[in-house]
Amino acid sequence: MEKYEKLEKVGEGTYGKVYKAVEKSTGKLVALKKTRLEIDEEGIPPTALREISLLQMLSTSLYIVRLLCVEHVLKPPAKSNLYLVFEYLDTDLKKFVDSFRKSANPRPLGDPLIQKLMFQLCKGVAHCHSHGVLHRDLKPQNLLLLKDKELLKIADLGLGRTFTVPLKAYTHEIVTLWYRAPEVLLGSTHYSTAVDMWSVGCIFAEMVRRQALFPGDSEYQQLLHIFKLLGTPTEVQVEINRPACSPFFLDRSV
Ligand code: PVB
Repeated sequence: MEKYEKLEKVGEGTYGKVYKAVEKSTGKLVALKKTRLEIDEEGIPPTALREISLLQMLSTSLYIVRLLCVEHVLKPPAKSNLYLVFEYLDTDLKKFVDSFRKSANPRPLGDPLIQKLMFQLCKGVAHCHSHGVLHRDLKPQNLLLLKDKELLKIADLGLGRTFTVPLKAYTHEIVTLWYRAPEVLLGSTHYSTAVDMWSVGCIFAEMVRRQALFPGDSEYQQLLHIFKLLGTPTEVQVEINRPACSPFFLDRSV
C-alpha cells in the first residue's frame, strides 16, 4: 500500500469504506475500497476471488468502473485486508441529481443530458447482462460520474453475489429498497435481467423528476408505492410467477 498516498475518505458504501488516493508513481487519482473480508487460514474465499475476476472482466466496458488492481494486505499476526483499487470518479448520480434540486438555482437536468446518461447506463447494464451478470442493486449511489465529461460508470458490481445483498450496510446506513423490482420484493428467487431494467426505469424517472419515484421505507411500503402508481397485479398476473416461499402467499395452498 506504500504505492498510494491516502487522501480523504470519500464515504462508506454498502460493502466498505472508500478512500480517495494518489498513485505515487503516476500521480493518478484512484479510489481504494477496503473490503471487510474475513480472511482466515484458508486464504481469500474462492467466492471473493470469483467476484474479483468477474469485476476485472466486466471493467473492460467504458461504462463500468475500472478495477485497476487488488492489494492483499497482511496485518500480522492474524488480520488481513483486501483493497480493491479503482479509477477515481468525482461524484455519484445521487449527489449530481441533488445538485440540480437543492442548489441556488434549481433546474431540470435537461433532456439531452438525461438521454446521454441513460444511454451510458443502458450500455453498461447490457455489458453486464451479455456476460451473464446481474447487478441486482442498481441505484444512483452506485452510478459514478466524471462531471466534466458527463461520463457515467456503473459501480458496486456483482459484489452482491459474494457478500450477499445485506439488509443493512456494514455501517448503520439502511439499504435502499427504492429501486427494487416487485418480483424481488415478493420473494421470487428465479429473477432475471428484468430486475436491473426495473432499477434503470426508476433511475430514469428520478432524473426527470429530481425526486425518487418509489421512496418506500419498508418492503411492504415499497410494494404499495408501486401498486398505487401501476395498479395492483391481478391474481392471474401474479399466479404466473407466484413464488413458492413468499410470505405474501403463505396463507394459500402453494
Ligand atoms: N465514490 C470506486 N470508486 C468510487 N466509489 C465511490 C467515488 C468513487 N470513485 C471510484 N467517487 C466519489 C467522489 C466524490 C463524491 C462521491 Cl459521492 C463519489 C462526492 O462526495 O461528491 N463510492 C461512493 C460511496 C463510498 C458513498 C459513492 O457511491 C471505489 C467504485
